[in-house]
Order: sequence, then C-alpha cells, then structure tokens
Amino acid sequence: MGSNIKMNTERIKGDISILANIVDQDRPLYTRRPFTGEYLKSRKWLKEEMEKAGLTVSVDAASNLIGERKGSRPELPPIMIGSHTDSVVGGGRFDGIIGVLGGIEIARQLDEQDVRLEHTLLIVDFTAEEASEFGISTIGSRGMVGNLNKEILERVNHDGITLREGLEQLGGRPSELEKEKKKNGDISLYLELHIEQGPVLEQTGHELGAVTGIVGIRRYKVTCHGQANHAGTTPMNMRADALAAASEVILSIEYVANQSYSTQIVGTVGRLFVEPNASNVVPGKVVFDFELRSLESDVLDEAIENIGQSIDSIAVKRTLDITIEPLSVSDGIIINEDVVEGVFHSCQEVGSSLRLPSGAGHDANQIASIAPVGMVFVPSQNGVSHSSDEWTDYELVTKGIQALWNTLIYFDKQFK
Ligand code: HGY
Ligand code: MN
Ligand code: MN
Repeated sequence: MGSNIKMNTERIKGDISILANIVDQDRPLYTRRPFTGEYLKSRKWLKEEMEKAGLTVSVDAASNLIGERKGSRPELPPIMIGSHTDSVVGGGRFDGIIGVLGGIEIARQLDEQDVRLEHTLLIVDFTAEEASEFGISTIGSRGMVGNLNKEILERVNHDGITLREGLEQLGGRPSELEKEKKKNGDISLYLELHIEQGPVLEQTGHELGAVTGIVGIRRYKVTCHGQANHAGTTPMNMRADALAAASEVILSIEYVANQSYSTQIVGTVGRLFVEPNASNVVPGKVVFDFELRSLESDVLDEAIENIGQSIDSIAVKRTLDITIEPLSVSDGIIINEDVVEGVFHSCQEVGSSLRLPSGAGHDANQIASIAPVGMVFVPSQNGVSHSSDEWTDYELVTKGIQALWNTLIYFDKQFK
C-alpha cells in the first residue's frame, strides 16, 4: 500500500504558495514570526485545511495546532507527524512548512482513499520552532513534553508580552502545561519531513535523506559592561570599550569552534545590540547571543569551558565586566537504528536515498525525550536555508511526502 498512492504535487505547490503569501509585508521575504497577526492568520488557514482533510482539530496547552484522525485500534498510542510554520526573519518558504503541509496532504490522502490506519494519527504545527525573542526555540514542542519552566514563561519579548501571554494569544493554556504534558509511552512514534538546510543531498546526488542524528544546541547571552564616553576626548588607554571587547569575545568563539573535537562543532554569533549605538560615543554596553551545536553534549561542554576561560581573560585584560547567561539547551540525539532503517527503506522505494545527520535543530529534539523519532530530508538547492533563496523543487517535496507516507504505513504495521 505504501507507494501506490500518489501525492498531489499541484495541491502541495498551491499550499506552499498560499503560506508564502501569509507573511509580514513590512519585513524581508518570507517572514512569518510567531505571536504576530500573520501567524494567527496562517494558523486559521491551517486549521481550515486540517478540517477539510477530515481531521478533528484542537489547540493544546502549549498552543500547538493538532489535527487528529482516529485509528482502528484506539488502545495504541498515536503516531505523530509534525513540524513548524513560523520562520526566521527573511526566512524561506520550505523550512518547517513542508513538514506540516506534508502531514496535511497525507491526511487528505487517507481521507480520500478511505485508508484506516491502526494507530490514531496526529498532525501537528508546533508553535515557534525558530529561535524567538524569548531567547528560546522549539517552544511548542518543549511545552508538549513539559520543558517550559516558570522562568521561561515569564520572559518578555520586545513587544513587552510574556511568553505565557504569547501562548494564550494562540489559544494555549500555560497553566495546564504540567497537567497536559506528554510522557514516555504517550506517542508510538514521531515523524518529521524537513528540508536538509545543507548541501549534502544535492552534492551527493540523492533525492531523499534518512536522518541518523540531530545536533544539540546551546544558546547563551553575553553582556559586555563598558563605559560610554566621548569618542573624541577619551584617550585610548582610558576606555572601557564594550564593542571592542565584544569583538574580541566573538573572535574567540570562532577560534574555539574552529578547533578539532571528537565530533564536528559549529559556533555562531547572529544577534548583537550596541548601546548607545552612536558613531561619536565609545560603546558603553553590548549584548549578543551565541550558539554552539554538536551531536555530542560532552564536546559542547568542552567548548563552553574554553569560551568561558577566554571571556575571563579578555575581561581582565580590558578591565571591564563580561557576563554570560544560559538561554536554552537542547540535547543532541542519535536516532534509533530500527527507525533509521525503516525511514531509509521507505525513502528508497521513492528515490535515491542517503543516511545523514542533521546540522539543524528540530522539534524532534524535544519529542525525542518521550518517544522514538524519525526524520525524512529533501535536498536544499545550493544548501541554502534561513534565506528567501531557500528552494526545493516541488517534485522533490512530493517525493519527501511520499517517503513520509511510506514510513507511516510501514510503522503503522510495525509498532504494536
Ligand atoms: O536553527 C535551526 O537549526 C532550525 O532551523 N530552527
Ligand atoms: Mn525548521
Ligand atoms: Mn529553521
């Protein structure tokens, strides 16, 4: 049954185009940040599409949008398919989006072909997977597994709303997170279709990827406390220049990430704020985020240790205070061998496939704490993502959904 049902490329193309138009017109294409008007509008459309696909739709305590199709054996824990439809600023049309739309297309096919799975199927749009102004990513999937604590819920974004209020705006019920959280055994399997966001599949000539592991991500906030002063009258040896100090710290992060470890590591500084940010004032304060990623947690521990030592010596040398605060942690995961093989053979039925790790983080990182997870990748043209240039041919997106369908049908029979 797996591969003789054909996914509808034209319909998938249409869905992607519709979502690509529900974006913030005042920001670079294709921006759809969570907790915004366009996000609420896209959620309304997704809910309608889920209902048209025969799904019973609800919003959970963490504000995730969930469509349910009952299985013939209600005693079995559901299989969940999900991803996210929020974007980074100036993000692409495929990152996360094809995983949610792929789930909806599968629900349509089950409905149209009158296929009754044994497992109940859940199709989920997870809230705010991308790094948010609350300093944390994968918010909805963290909430689903009880990984949003009080301190995080009280964080305030630039609009002055707390994360708690943001979740409520989307129909979430933060006070019920603890009661509703999913635990081990509540989900049989979580599957996610996603673009690779890197160059490997394209460069090796493969159409599909079976993901073997997903990196863990550590994010921190660094504050350099200098002294704002006159740019003309303050001699160089009397300055506490917060931006010069931050620049030295940023280069030390790059240096540490460039060292060799037992597994690959990457380090990035992508967001930085300068005060007072005037060309004739010695910067008094600089705040920036940095993140490190690796498949192995102990490699991240080693790198953080090295960065902490660099920060201490820079602070002493420049006689200013530099603080580092943890923002978020997600653990790297190695995907269960049987799941990888089930995904890989389901992909092979559709096109040339490769086993590979994910350098991007996903909602699967959070769901892995309570259930086995599997991921299907499709290629990213030129390896580009988190950019309006992000592109995957619609035929390859369709192959990805077909592979996801095959994987679902396979594990519906396997997992009892
Ligand atoms: O940042 C990531 O790895 C993902 O694209 N949110
Ligand atoms: Mn994503
Ligand atoms: Mn992303």
